Amino acid sequence: MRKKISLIGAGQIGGTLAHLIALKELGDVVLFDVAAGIAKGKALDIAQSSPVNGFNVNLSGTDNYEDTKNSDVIIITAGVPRKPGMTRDDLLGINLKIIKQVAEGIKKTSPNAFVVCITNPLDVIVMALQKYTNFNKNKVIGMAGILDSSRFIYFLSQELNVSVKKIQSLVLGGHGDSMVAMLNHTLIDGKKISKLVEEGLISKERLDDLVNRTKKGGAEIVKYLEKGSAFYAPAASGVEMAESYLKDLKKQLPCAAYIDGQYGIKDIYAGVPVIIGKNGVEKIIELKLSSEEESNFKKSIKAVKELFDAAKKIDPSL
Ligand code: A3D
Repeated sequence: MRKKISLIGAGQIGGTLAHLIALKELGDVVLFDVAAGIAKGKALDIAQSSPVNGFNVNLSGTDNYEDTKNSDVIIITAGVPRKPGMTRDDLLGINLKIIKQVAEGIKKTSPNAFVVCITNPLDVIVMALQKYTNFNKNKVIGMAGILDSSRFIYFLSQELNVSVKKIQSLVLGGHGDSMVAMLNHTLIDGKKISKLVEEGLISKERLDDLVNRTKKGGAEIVKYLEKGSAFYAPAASGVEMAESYLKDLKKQLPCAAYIDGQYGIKDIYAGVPVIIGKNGVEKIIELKLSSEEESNFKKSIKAVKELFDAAKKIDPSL
């Protein structure tokens, strides 16, 4: 039987997710949105491309959670995106309310789903979502690290004129201005980036610029678009997580997962490398961090904790 994938939020990311999932034939897609017309319209539009692209999955749109019943995967983008000048944290109050409604909707209808959250501010919203649904922590996860790492790898590839396929790196911690590019785990064609700096192929200052551009990667796009935020790369990243779960690929991916003692940290969601397979988050990988990486990572976790405290002030039930 085909898998069922429900997308809660049929906006920019939701629509792109639906398109990518259909092209990859990962399963039947239900697009859910409070604006039912948008969900129905996008589902129909994508379905009408199936004869051209030759995919064989069903797509439908709805504003009724019953239609998302027994989903294998749920990807949540319901919420408000940033406007120019806003930080992700500015979205907390409004998106927390929205995520509570979504949690109510999916909790009754798809208790066994693998749930990927994309709504910002990511780490705090995914933590709230887990608390509101009380789903297993290994089945509730946030998408951010794949996107942030992908942005960094792309910037490095442009700078060094090396194919993205030959670059490995990862960005961990909270998905905010405190995110940490793991430079000690950044390899260019198998060589540590620090070696390239030593060899004068890139200056330390230029490398810092690329790290900063990554941190502000979302804002750069928000500024260009004027209305809305990035959606192609975020959707591609969410699909990679869903695919690793559905096909039991056991890929190692940087994602916002529930940390329970790893890296000396407890009871918080933040970006760490995880293995995603048929059981959801099957393992958190503990990398050996350099002292600089570790201190930046801890700072980032502190920022997430502070924002979660702010969320608790807004909703004391958290
Ligand atoms: P947008 O195109 O506005 O789509 C959001 C959709 O959510 C709209 O169609 C709304 O109608 C719908 N919606 C609002 N309230 C509800 C509700 N209660 N139930 C169901 N649907 C609802 O936004 P987008 O798709 O560009 O972005 C979605 C979210 O992802 C925003 O919070 C962004 O900040 C976030 N985002 C996260 C990343 C990460 O890397 C984590 C990247 C880019 C965007």
